[in-house]
Amino acid sequence: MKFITSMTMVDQIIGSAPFVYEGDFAQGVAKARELGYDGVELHIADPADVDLPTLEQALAENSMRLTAIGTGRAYVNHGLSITDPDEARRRAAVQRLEAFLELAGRLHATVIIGCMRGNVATAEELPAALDRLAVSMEYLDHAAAKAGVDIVFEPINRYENNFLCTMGEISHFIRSHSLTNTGILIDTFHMNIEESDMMASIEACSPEIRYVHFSDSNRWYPGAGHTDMAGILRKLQECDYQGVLSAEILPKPTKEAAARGWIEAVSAMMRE
Ligand code: LER
Ligand code: MN
Repeated sequence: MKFITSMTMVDQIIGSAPFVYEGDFAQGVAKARELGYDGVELHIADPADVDLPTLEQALAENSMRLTAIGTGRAYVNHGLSITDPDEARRRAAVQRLEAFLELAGRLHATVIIGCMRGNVATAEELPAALDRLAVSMEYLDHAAAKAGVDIVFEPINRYENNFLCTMGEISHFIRSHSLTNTGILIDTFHMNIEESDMMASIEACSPEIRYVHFSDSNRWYPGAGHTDMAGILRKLQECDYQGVLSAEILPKPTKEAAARGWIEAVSAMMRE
């Protein structure tokens, strides 16, 4: 089995955010390489904050790839949502994502859209929110094509985002709006909460799966919880998925142990 491994990094871990590296990005790239990862996944609130030449240099010097840029910090830190009922705020969210696409184009990375879909205050507001989401995503899907970048749209569990929580719903949304530059990111932590049959969902959505966040049931590294992580890898392989597996996990019991525990567990599964 062969997949591309990626280590998550962020400037600062806030609350119970599931990232293993916190701090200077150039050092994070070197750390990921030292541990044996193929690349890194960067989570930032605003592309304007990134020191691009330093990051590019660190990636080149370490022969590492930037697999994806996660955008959820723009929602968590700055409250930006592409379904915001307020037009000016919604426009600011879409513009932020355009800046993410531009940065990703420079760095040959995929852009993750997850939390930036926002939340609805009541069930009655859902149809209007889905209409706003469609307009935003159709626009961004075209912008992604212009930037030469793929978007991956992530089903997220109900306690973080209260609509489009399952893989089937995201798949239906992508197909019904003919989003040709947008695929699905599956996150095994969210799947364990939302999917009735994780293996069947992978099979059903396999043509659209373009990225994987790979953590156990408790969001620790594989082997620390009770999800059949090796079974998921075998299912992904059966479905011809050969893309990224990313260590989007809690920094537990320590950041260092989490980063090491994840790559050791995944490397052992890939050897089997
Ligand atoms: C949030 O729980 C998550 O899984 C992230 O990938 C969203 O940016
Ligand atoms: Mn995730």
